[in-house]
Parts: sequence; structure tokens; C-alpha cells
Amino acid sequence: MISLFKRFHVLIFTILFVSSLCSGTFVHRYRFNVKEASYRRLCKEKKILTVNGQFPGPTLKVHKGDTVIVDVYNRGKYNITIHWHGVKQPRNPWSDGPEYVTQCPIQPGNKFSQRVIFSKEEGTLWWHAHSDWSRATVHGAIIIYPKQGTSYPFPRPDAEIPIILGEWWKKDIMQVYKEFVASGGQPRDSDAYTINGQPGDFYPCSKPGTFKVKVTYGNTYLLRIINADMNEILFFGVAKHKLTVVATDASYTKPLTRNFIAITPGQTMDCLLHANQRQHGRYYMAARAYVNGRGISFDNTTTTGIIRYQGHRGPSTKPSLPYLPYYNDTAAAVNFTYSLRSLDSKSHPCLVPRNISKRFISTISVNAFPCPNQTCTGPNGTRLGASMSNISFVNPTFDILEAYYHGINRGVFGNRFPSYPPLVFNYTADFLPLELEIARRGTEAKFVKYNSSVELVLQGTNLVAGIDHPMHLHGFSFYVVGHGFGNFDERRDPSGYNLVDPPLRNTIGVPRNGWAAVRFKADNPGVWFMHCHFERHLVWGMNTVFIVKNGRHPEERLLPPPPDMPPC
Ligand SMILES: *[C@@H]1O[C@H](CO)[C@@H](O)[C@H](O)[C@H]1NC(C)=O
Ligand SMILES: *[C@@H]1O[C@H](CO)[C@@H](O)[C@H](O)[C@H]1NC(C)=O
Ligand SMILES: *[C@@H]1O[C@H](CO)[C@@H](O)[C@H](O)[C@H]1NC(C)=O
Ligand SMILES: *[C@@H]1O[C@H](CO)[C@@H](O)[C@H](O)[C@H]1NC(C)=O
Ligand SMILES: *[C@@H]1O[C@H](CO)[C@@H](O)[C@H](O)[C@H]1NC(C)=O
Ligand SMILES: *[C@@H]1O[C@H](CO)[C@@H](O)[C@H](O)[C@H]1NC(C)=O
Ligand SMILES: *[C@@H]1O[C@H](CO)[C@@H](O)[C@H](O)[C@H]1NC(C)=O
Ligand SMILES: *[C@@H]1O[C@H](CO)[C@@H](O)[C@H](O)[C@H]1NC(C)=O
Ligand SMILES: *[C@@H]1O[C@H](CO)[C@@H](O)[C@H](O)[C@H]1NC(C)=O
Ligand SMILES: *[C@@H]1O[C@H](CO)[C@@H](O)[C@H](O)[C@H]1NC(C)=O
Ligand SMILES: [Cu+2]
Repeated sequence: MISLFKRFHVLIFTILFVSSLCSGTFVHRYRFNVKEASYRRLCKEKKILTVNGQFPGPTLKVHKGDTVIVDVYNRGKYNITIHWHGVKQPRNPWSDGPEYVTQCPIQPGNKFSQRVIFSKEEGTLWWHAHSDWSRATVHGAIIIYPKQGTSYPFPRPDAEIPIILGEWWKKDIMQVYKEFVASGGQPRDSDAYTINGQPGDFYPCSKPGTFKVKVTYGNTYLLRIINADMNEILFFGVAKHKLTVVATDASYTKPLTRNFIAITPGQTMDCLLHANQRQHGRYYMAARAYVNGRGISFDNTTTTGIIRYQGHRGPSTKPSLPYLPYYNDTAAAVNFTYSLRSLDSKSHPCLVPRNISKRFISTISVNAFPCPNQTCTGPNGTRLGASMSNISFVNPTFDILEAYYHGINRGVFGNRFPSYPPLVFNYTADFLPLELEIARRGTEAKFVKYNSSVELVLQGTNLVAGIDHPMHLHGFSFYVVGHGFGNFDERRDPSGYNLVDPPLRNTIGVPRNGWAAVRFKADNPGVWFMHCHFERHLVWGMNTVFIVKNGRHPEERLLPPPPDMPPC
């Protein structure tokens, strides 16, 4: 099976099998050496930060409910942290990773052993750096198989094909990041998108490296698709083949068969592909951006890989390209995303909270701050920013989790993140007063009672420029119970919610000019980051922190910190 994946041959890395440790059991121990390695793409050799010299990085393979330990060694020159995206880490935010939220970064030369506790997740997730812009190249797949003795809730696929979608800059990523922050404007667009680290046939010098996979007529393949790119939502499809989505964000869905998918940064999707083309030829898989925002520049290129049927001889026939919607086709993106449903079977029930203890409404906005002498490259010389509920999140210099745990909050964070937007206005009006574009800068958390059933409505605004936002929550998956265009109406809209089989996700694309409502049970004590998964918006401050308080029983309380928390 593995031999099918030509490019994945090289992904061999150290796994030490250890069976137990005094404070619990774990299955695997992985070693992550974060270090530079040389890669040639787009005709140019450059040094990138990697894990174990691999790009994309090594795949973690576990079974549902396993615990693994990853020893992260920082052999690079920058501070780094690693996040296990979508892994809920019950009671263990200590290993979650976002810098200055749950830990101080691992400084060059240092090491941190992270305990990654899997619980309900089953399917595909991923891990990535959660400090500056390192995640552009520091990321990899996490595959979570059903528990031994159980099986997929769909016919067993003949093989699996990981598809990691990424974004590549010719320039050094730290340079791109520094210029972006210094300019106050939009970041430089990437030069390519990638499939498993390769741009594909439509970019210069890229043809020999194009990701290729052989399939056999009649077989079914499980595509484990991860959007690891930095700043764009993507459409993805395979020419002349349909994709049947069976899981999103490591939770099973009712099968949804479509010609293409839309996937935001942070999201993962398991799709079945039936190799049913009699013509034993070659077919492109392709991805390109979905962007709907006025005057927003973006990388408008297309990345491709090739599916080749076994028995096909010679490279003579030109593969065909899949149909993908136009770059600004919001109807196509929203239709796809909000057609997904939880599997909701006996063995995989949908446990959406039907009653809620608390509804929070939060506006998500791009902002424009004054800039000395209007020398920034934001609109009219402003400095661009972003916010949730008009608070533009500022990273503290010491992590919130340790400050909270040790009761030394003061000067690190406040508890004044509002439950409702501080100002009610027509969020989705085409033109908004310029004075509303300035947010307040701060580090404010929202405290939540243990076991409460939380509803969070994320309301997009058109301040500066409206655009879709992929909002991600750490420590939980949430049920996406509703969405709509315009302004959320608290009296009317909840009656339209799906409280039967909404999809369970960790990242949801909130549509431009609209809102999305999610629900989760706050049964995981800890400090949990919430943020837009567009890296530029994260840097600008479209973030907040939920602090779920301890419950009464010992098993409802935070685990103690590991002995080797990185110091600040
Ligand atoms: C992006 O590329 C498509 C297809 O080549 C083209 O139709 C479209 O005009 C381009 N859009 C922008 C904003 O460059
Ligand atoms: C998409 O962009 C085209 C121009 O490239 C424009 O004519 C069209 O109105 C846009 N569609 C939407 C839904 O914004
Ligand atoms: C959503 O897309 C599907 C498949 O293309 C189509 O059949 C359906 O009519 C669309 N629904 C809406 C509301 O546009
Ligand atoms: C939800 O709340 C209503 C009214 O407070 C109550 O009658 C109902 O039993 C609750 N349902 C559940 C599932 O807790
Ligand atoms: C802004 O411009 C004034 C006048 O040209 C100049 O004196 C001042 O140093 C500038 N300030 C900054 C921060 O560049
Ligand atoms: C830039 O300035 C012009 C003219 O005052 C104004 O119409 C426009 O809305 C401003 N744009 C932003 C984003 O501030
Ligand atoms: C908000 O703005 C939109 C777009 O301009 C408009 O259609 C709508 O009527 C406005 N809503 C209210 C309540 O003013
Ligand atoms: C956000 O807060 C700032 C500072 O208090 C204020 O100037 C601005 O109008 C507020 N904007 C919104 C949309 O609430
Ligand atoms: C939390 O909920 C669980 C299951 O619903 C229950 O067993 C437990 O007692 C609750 N704990 C608290 C502190 O409410
Ligand atoms: C690296 O992290 C340490 C500890 O938080 C901090 O003091 C230092 O400024 C960081 N270095 C950079 C380049 O951000
Ligand atoms: Cu965003």
C-alpha cells in the first residue's frame, strides 16, 4: 500500500515504541528535530525550517484514544512552538502549543516533551508550528485510525493518499513575515500553492517533482486532505472523478458527493475517490484560491498533482484539469461547506447541546489603525489590524496558561472579553463610518463555567474590507448549528438552527457578509486559543482566549504542568 506513494517513501522517521510511563500510558514516542534544510522549488534553492529535514514533515499515525509523546528539539535559530491542530487534549492545554497563550516558546537549543492526548478524534488532523510564520513549512499530517477491533463507518478503502495543501514563497518566510509586520499592510502574496510540498506542472522548474500517485481501476482511495496553507481558502478537485466526503476535522459525516471541495486553512477532509475511469489515463488533481473580498490581492495560481491509472503507458496523453469554481464564487463555497452533516449513527452519535447555558456573540473585523505620518501600506496609509468584539488581541510576553494556573494574571491578561459586541451597528452594510475601524488593543480572556453549554455566534463585519474568516478553536470541536447572510438576529435566527445532525468541526469558514453559530460543551478545563486561521489575521489580532474553569471532581480539573515547560 505504502509503495503507492512514491513521494512518501522518504517520510521515514524515528519512532520509538515505549509502552508505559509512570503517570499514564502512551503508545509512541516521536522525535521532532526542528532544523533548517535545503529545498529547491520554482527554480530556486532555499533553506527552510523543517521537522527532521522533511517537507511536509513526518506523519503521526495513531489509533483513536492513544496518547503519544513528541520530543521537540529546537535546532533552528528561531523560537518555536508546535500545535496539534484539532486534538482536544483533555485537561492538558500544557502541550497545546500557541506561543504566549499556553506556553513560552522553545528557544533555540532547547527541548520540550509534548504529551499529545487523543480522545474522540478519528480521521485526519495535522500538526503545525504556532509561532511567527514558521508553520508555512513546519507542518505535517496526523492520521487517527479507528480503535483496534473497530472499523470505518464506510467500506474499507483499498489505500489512503495524504494530500497536504500548502503555500510557497520564493523569499525566506521569516523575511516575508518581518516585511509584512513592518509595512503595516497586506503580506506579499505567495508564489505557489503546493500539493505534498510540490507546486506541480504549471509552475517553472516544477514538472519533475509534481506529486504523482498510481491507482488501480476499480479501487477506492481515501484522500486525507489537509489545508496547511497560510492565507487562502482553497477549492480542490480531481478531473473526471467525484469526491465523497466522509469526515471533516476528524469527525465522520454523512457521505457528501461533489465534483469539488472548499477547504479553509486549518480544516481537514477525508474523501473517498473511486477509480472508475476506464480510460487508463492520467488525471490532474488541482487546487486554487477562493477569495471574495474587495481589492484583496492574492496568489491566483493553480497547484496540481497527477493520478495515474496502473497500466497506463507513456506520458503521451495530456491529463485534463478538474472544474473548479471561479475564484470569488461564494455561493459555491458556502453551498459546499454548509451541506455537510454529522454522520449521527448509533456508534457515532451527534451530541449537539440542545439547550445552552450562554450565548456569546462576537464580531470579527479587519481594522485600520492610524500610522505615524501615514507611512504604513494599509489603505490611506493606515496600519491594518484585526479584532474580535473590537479587541485586537496582543500577545503577552508570558503565557496566559501559566499565569492563570499560578494565579499571577495581573499584567498578563484581563477577563473583560465581552459577551456581546460593545457597539451594535449594521455590521454588513457596504459602507461604514471610518471611525469604527479603530479597535482597542488588549489581551482579554473569556471565562466559562465548567460543563456549560456554550453557543458562539461569529459575526463578520465589513469594516475596512469584508472577507470570509476561517475561525478555529483549540481544545474543542464545535457543532456548526447555523449560518446566514446579513446581521445575526437573536430573536429570529436560532429557530432555523440544525440541532439534529450539524457537522462537528474545529474550524469554520464564516462567510463574508454573514455569520456562523457554533455550540460546544465546555467540558475541557484549560486555556484555549480561538483565532482566525488566516495567518495575516492571526498576526493582526483576530483572536481571543477561552478559559474553561475547573469542575468539582479531580477528573474535571487541569492536569499539573509538565516539569519541562519552556521558560520565558
Ligand atoms: C485569476 O485567474 C483566473 C483564471 O486564470 C482569471 O479568470 C481571473 O481573472 C484571475 N483573477 C484575478 C483576481 O487575478
Ligand atoms: C467575481 O468577480 C468578477 C470579476 O472578476 C465580478 O464580475 C463578479 O461580480 C464577482 N462575483 C462576486 C460574487 O463577487
Ligand atoms: C448546492 O450544490 C449542489 C451541487 O452542485 C446543487 O445540487 C444544489 O442545488 C446547490 N444548492 C444551492 C442552495 O445552491
Ligand atoms: C431545555 O430547556 C427547557 C426549558 O428550560 C426544558 O424544558 C427542557 O427539558 C430542556 N431540555 C434538555 C434536553 O435539557
Ligand atoms: C513625520 O513627519 C514630520 C514632518 O515631515 C517629521 O518631522 C517627523 O519626524 C515624521 N515622524 C515620523 C514618525 O516619521
Ligand atoms: C480612505 O480615504 C478615503 C477618502 O477619505 C475614504 O473614502 C476611504 O473610505 C478611506 N478608506 C479607508 C479604508 O480608510
Ligand atoms: C444593512 O446594510 C445592508 C447593506 O447595505 C442593507 O441591505 C440593510 O438594509 C441594512 N440593514 C439595516 C438594518 O439597516
Ligand atoms: C472600537 O473601540 C475603539 C476604541 O474605543 C472605538 O474608537 C471604535 O469606534 C470601536 N469600534 C467598534 C466597531 O466598536
Ligand atoms: C459535568 O457533566 C457530566 C456529564 O454530563 C457530569 O457527569 C458531571 O457531574 C458534570 N460536572 C459538573 C461539575 O457539573
Ligand atoms: C524568544 O522567546 C523568549 C522567551 O519568551 C523571548 O524573550 C525572546 O524575545 C524571543 N525571541 C524572539 C526573536 O522573539
Ligand atoms: Cu480572518
